[in-house]
Amino acid sequence: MNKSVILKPRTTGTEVTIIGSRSSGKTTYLASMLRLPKEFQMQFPGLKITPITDESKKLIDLAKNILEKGTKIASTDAGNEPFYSFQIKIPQSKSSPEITLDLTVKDYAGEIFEIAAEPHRWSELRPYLDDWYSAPNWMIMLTDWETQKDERIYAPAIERLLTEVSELAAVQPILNNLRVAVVMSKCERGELWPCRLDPEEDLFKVRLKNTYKVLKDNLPSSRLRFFACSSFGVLSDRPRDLDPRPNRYIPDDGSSAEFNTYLRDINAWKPYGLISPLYWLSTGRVFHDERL
Ligand SMILES: Nc1nc2c(ncn2[C@@H]2O[C@H](COP(=O)(O)OP(=O)(O)O)[C@@H](O)[C@H]2O)c(=O)[nH]1
Ligand SMILES: [Mg+2]
Repeated sequence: MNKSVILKPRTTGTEVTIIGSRSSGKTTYLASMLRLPKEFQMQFPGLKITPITDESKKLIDLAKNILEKGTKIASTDAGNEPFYSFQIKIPQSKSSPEITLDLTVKDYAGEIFEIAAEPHRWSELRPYLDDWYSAPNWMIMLTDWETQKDERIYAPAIERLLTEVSELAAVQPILNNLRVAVVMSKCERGELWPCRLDPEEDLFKVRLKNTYKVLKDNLPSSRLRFFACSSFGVLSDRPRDLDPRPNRYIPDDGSSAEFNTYLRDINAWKPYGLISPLYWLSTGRVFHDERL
């Protein structure tokens, strides 16, 4: 007899702080997720994302412009960061009950993260730190892997933040629960796409050695996890019809496709790994299908 088990639905409310270097794709990430492509809805029937605030609704329109027309998004103004509230409903699967993630996400200017790497500018950082330390779920989004970025920006910035976290934890015990999801964005790039399957081993450990070491030295593995995502995705990841070419238009003026881009085939749009980091930050569990 086929017995279907109804598991009790769950709800979690989580505040997430998105930080990371300039142009790493933070705002595009949020816009793409809120737009939720049809392919996702077909693959995960019942998956629903509902914007709660007006700011989140505006992001959906922004996604259309960025992805279809390559409109440049203004970079986020430091000191004027928007709050995005939305709800992600993930249907029941074999192993987990239906779950609703209530999220409030703050998208910070990349400039602020980079300031953390410059000791003489730390006083400029102060107003942000209280904010970051009060919401102990961080998504750190990175996109480059040049040694210079690893050694001079990412590793020192993260070290500065985590050192202060451990000093403050004695008086602010919430920081003992800090969870950090480290995300490599734009992973549809040819040299990264195969590495998305095990981003810790194949991306961070080998390409961002200093950053990786700082993170591992300062956080236990239960509170640190590595992810790969792409707001654009590839042309097809269907097993019988693979086409791993990035789904992005290549500019013909010689400019970089990483910083000036839009979808090559809007109908094939299927981002990769957008929801998994938020799921882990909200629940502490790994979502069984990291493509989501
Ligand atoms: N190739 C590629 N480009 C992306 C992706 N996400 C964002 N971008 C591009 O990266 C640039 C910076 O994106 P933005 O979201 O403004 O970055 P932010 O400064 O971190 O908020 C824009 O030109 C985006 O089109 C992605 O998944 N793949
Ligand atoms: Mg931005």
